[in-house]
Amino acid sequence: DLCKGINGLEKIVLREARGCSAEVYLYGGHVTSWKNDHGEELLFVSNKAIFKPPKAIRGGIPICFPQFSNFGPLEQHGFARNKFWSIDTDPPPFPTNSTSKAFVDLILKPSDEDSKIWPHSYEFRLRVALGPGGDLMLTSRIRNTNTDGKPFSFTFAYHTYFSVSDISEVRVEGLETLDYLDNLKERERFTEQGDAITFESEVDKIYLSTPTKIAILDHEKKRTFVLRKDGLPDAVVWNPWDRKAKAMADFGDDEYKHMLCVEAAAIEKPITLKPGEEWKGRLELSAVPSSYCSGQ
Ligand code: TA6
Repeated sequence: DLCKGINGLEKIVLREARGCSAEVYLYGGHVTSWKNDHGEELLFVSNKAIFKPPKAIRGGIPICFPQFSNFGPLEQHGFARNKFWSIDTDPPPFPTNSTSKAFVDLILKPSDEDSKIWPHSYEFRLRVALGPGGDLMLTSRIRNTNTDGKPFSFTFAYHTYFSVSDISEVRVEGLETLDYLDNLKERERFTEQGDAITFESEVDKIYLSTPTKIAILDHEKKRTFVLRKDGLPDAVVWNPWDRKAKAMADFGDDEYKHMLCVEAAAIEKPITLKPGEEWKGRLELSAVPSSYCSGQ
């Protein structure tokens, strides 16, 4: 259903048979809630998030497009998360295998104003869907609709904030032995040692050419988030820790203890589309009891 959210900003609420739900604001095409069948909130949104354009909502799943971070001349993380999207009433047939009934199609196209910042025509279609088992599925389809024959390139991320009980008891599996760029060391390239990644200080790493599946184990909740991605070779892992947390006005000083960003992304190799070409980037999130996933 379409309804009014915080500060009167419009949002769509998706519900499925077992009681799972999700919410996405038209502002930013921004998912701000994903709940399991017990009504537990699985995403993190800061208590100090500012639901007021042009500030991006702090938490949920910000869409970073057409630029991740400052990998380019645009504002941090591009502008898709700072724009008002529309409901796509006439989506082209969606080649998906999901039998999901609870979904919404959103669309973002540039205004004349936007074209001054990024001189390209595009259609960005985002489908947010709840799968039969309560999985959350995001599919982005971005098409170059330039009529001047010009290709364009972009970088992209689903900047997902997961809710965790205690960051010091969280492990990430699937990124061992991979190369990463360390954002805290001038983006120097390193190779991840050891096994699962654990957290005891600020982390801001861009893992390159990562596997389709990444697991985030929350020890206390005995819950594992499984992130499956397609068309998104990289993965960013970020926790601001205490110092950076204090420096963000829209983030509580202690909130770093209860969140972790693991972001399916395309960063190292920007995506280039010729006019008429379309790129698809899929993210599927599930939350399963840890006993099921540990060691797999
Ligand atoms: O994804 C990690 C990151 O690039 C960090 O460097 C930090 O800047 C974070 O994104 C949040 O960015 P934002 O613009 O949303 O404050």
